[in-house]
Amino acid sequence: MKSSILQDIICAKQNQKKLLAILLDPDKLDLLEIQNTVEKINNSHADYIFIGGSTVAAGLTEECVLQIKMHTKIPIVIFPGDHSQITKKADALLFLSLVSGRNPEYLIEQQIKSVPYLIKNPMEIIPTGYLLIDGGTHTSTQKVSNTEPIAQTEIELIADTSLAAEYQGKQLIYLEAGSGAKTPVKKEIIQSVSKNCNIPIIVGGGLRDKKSIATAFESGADLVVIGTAFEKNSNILRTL
Ligand code: 1GP
Repeated sequence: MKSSILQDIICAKQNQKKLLAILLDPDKLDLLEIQNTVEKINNSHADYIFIGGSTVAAGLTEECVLQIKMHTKIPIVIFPGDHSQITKKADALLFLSLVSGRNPEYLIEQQIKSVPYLIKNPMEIIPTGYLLIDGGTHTSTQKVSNTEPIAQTEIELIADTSLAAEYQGKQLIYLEAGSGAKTPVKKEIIQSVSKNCNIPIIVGGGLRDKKSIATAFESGADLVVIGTAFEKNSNILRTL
């Protein structure tokens, strides 16, 4: 049986192997440079390529996935800003529910809208509790989802929200400080969520150097996501 991406992440957690994902936003990707970009990822420690953005033109995510696949064997995981970004050409889908917010559109409506496509186009679906945490900038996730992030001081609320998501059946928790965050998710938050939850924890937003990544891993992150730092300097992966 083909091993699933979720199984691989769980297995890595059990073996205390830390994982790295590079996030590519189709809106910001230069398709003429794609081979070069993907080769830099191939030559790094990246385990996954996440692809998605807050707002992406129709059909562009699929085109990017197809082009990326021509140059790599690294699994591609959809990290969708909305249901229109889902494509079965990827290897898996983070089926996100924005549990830090109270906007039904991102708690359940977008998920319902994705169902007709997913019935016709079966793919690996990974139920993921997504928590937006204040990273010190007004992020596009905040703007598009019309929800407020949770303050970094609300450690108990973040830990309880994460465990509630696990009780609901989510298979991953994503602690998100927002793309380009000034302050990544604090170590006390990651420690508390990791103490509460049994499922793997993804941490992203504002991670731009070896030190912040190491802190996230040491605090209990199982997988970290780097987007902006790679967009700004695609050679950064050499330093990690
Ligand atoms: C954003 O968690 C990701 O959704 C990555 O954030 O762009 O700040 O690396 P950065």
